[in-house]
Amino acid sequence: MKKLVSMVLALMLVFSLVACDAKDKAKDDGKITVGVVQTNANESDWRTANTKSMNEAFAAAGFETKMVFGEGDHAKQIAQAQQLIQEEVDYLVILGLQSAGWEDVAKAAKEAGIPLIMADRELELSEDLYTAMVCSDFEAEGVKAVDWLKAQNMDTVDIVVLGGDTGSSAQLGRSKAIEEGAATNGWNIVFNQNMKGWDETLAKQAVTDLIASGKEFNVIYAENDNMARGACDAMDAAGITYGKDGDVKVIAFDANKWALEKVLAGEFNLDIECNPLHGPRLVSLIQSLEKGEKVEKNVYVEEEMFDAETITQAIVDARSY
Ligand code: GYE
Repeated sequence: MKKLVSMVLALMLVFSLVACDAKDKAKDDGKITVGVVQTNANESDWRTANTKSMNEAFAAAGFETKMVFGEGDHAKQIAQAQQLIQEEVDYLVILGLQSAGWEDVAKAAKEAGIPLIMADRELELSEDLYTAMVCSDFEAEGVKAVDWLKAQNMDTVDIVVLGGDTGSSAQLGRSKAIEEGAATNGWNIVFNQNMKGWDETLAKQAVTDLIASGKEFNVIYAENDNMARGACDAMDAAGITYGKDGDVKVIAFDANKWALEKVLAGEFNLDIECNPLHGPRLVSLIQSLEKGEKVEKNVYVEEEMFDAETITQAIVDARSY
């Protein structure tokens, strides 16, 4: 019996050594493994373009991608990030559902020697806790919209704010801009609610209910294109005119190609670009880090804005997402 037990233990030891060796070999095959903690698989057209951009760029660069989705659950994202650290990915890219609550993950990645890169949404981390950031400046995006609205010289400005996921840096920045802009310019925010998951249907229902309540408004400030479309559907159903020649001005964010068609058609008055094509930027950053090159720590992506008064078909045709 004793002989059998010792044989089983010996076999277990051999198998465990082989398994470790296989993992080491996996890391030694030269492939860079990038762990990506993404927000949601089907959140918005912007998110779809963002996920596609990373998957395509990483594959073209020969990286192995391990992408996971938080699906609206911040705690799940934290656990997923910790799991990727345990799996010893070479790089950890975080697109946070929430901007706060990432310190423990960042410290664990640092201890494991895994560079942490923020993409899309800035996280509340001190500079010693992340390697680089490739994000959008969401407050600056919102200020562009505020400056445009101010230039409309409207007698009264009654704004409906359709916010994104509460606590995401995208929502926090865009909402801060319009709230401060309204206070500074004496505008009225008559409705201000964040839609879970940036959901188009929720936005449509919110505006439908608002119209039914009799609340007057003449500006829709929707923090992404999908929610702007939901608001327009609600206004269509109520016979409210909007856009370039309508009673209600529509401001949207993301600048998906389909939304720019709506700007060109005069349905949206303004669309502020938020560029999702982070794949190539992240590949370039990782390749520089692999070579030991110094990289710019904080990069805000260059972004435009599109006005129904000036947009052209050529501009829309040239867009890639
Ligand atoms: O505006 C929205 C997406 O983080 C900037 O998330 C991104 C936002 C974008 O779902 O459409």
